[in-house]
Amino acid sequence: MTEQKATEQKAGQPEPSPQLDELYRGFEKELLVPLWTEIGDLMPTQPNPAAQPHVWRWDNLLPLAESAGRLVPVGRGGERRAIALANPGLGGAPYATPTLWAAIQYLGPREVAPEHRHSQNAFRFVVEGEGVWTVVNGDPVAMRRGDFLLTPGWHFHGHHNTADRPMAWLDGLDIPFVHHTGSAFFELGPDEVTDRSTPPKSRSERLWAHPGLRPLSALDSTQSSPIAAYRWEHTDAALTDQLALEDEGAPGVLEPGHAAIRYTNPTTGGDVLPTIRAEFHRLRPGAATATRREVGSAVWQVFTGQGTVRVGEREWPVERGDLFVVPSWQPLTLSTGGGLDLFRFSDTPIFERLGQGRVHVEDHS
Ligand code: GTQ
Ligand code: FE2
Repeated sequence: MTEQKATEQKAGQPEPSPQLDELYRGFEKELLVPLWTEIGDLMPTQPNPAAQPHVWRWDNLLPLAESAGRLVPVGRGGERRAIALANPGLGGAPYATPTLWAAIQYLGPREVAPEHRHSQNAFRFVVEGEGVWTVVNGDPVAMRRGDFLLTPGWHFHGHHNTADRPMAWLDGLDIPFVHHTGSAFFELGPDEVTDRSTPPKSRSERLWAHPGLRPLSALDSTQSSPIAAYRWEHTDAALTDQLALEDEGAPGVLEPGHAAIRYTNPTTGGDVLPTIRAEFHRLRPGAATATRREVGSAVWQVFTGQGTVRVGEREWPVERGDLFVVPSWQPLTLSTGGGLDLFRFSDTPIFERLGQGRVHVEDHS
């Protein structure tokens, strides 16, 4: 706490007296808390999140997931072999941030994770591997490196590994947000997955994943994106083109050397899920971002390359698969020598929808 804050607080406090002690005992007995003793914590001048900046190393996560694969069955009851990142500022809860769940999920050769549905919204991002199909409301969706896949709330889903190799991927959900707000519903589905076929393209993509083209059979907008899988080839091409445009002196990049896309819902143009924003960022060799703060928390995963991440007072070198958390309003700067590709997700839609969104970009110096 700053000296100034301490004096401000003192200035607003009453004179100690036996009567005051009695007043406070009265409050306690009636389960009442006065604002004047709490104001600094409750209403800070700017966000002061409990969550801390933190990095998890893929090289440490993967062997632990592999051990879990040997020791822990996947099936009805536990439902998923998913291991959550627990932010060190959140008291041991399995939460990456106050609103976001981020987990590594692991499926061994030929294993099946049974179907269920829940009000929590979910996505998968694949940093390496292939061979798993996630079946979303009966639609089998192939999972491959670089793909971003959606499981919107209340859609039945199960996963099955068709390969002789294990596969691990990143899950992102709004589990903490739904938990804190007491809005969770959950229902079991079949113990198997309903459709064991392995099409290269889901029915959802065949209907929706043609750029700028909308089926006339589905003109109503939907809360969540109807696109089950955003394929790496499209993401990669979009970023490659942004940087090529920059080479030609044409507009398109977010800032010099920094190409970026947001995954969107084609029926609204907005975010893919009601509570989760997802993006992909590419820094050219030698590039650095401006320093940005925003309301809401984010989790990033390095897809390829190496770089340096600065979050608040913390700074880490990062490489493929590493995950890091940016708590609300913490300044973030990314830089790279050899080039850096990153996936990012955040809870920003919640705050924007409620009129609480704010972004601040520091001037480049
Ligand atoms: O794959 O259905 O990491 O329901 C957490 C909860 C994954 C899933 C998680 C889930 C899932
Ligand atoms: Fe699930």
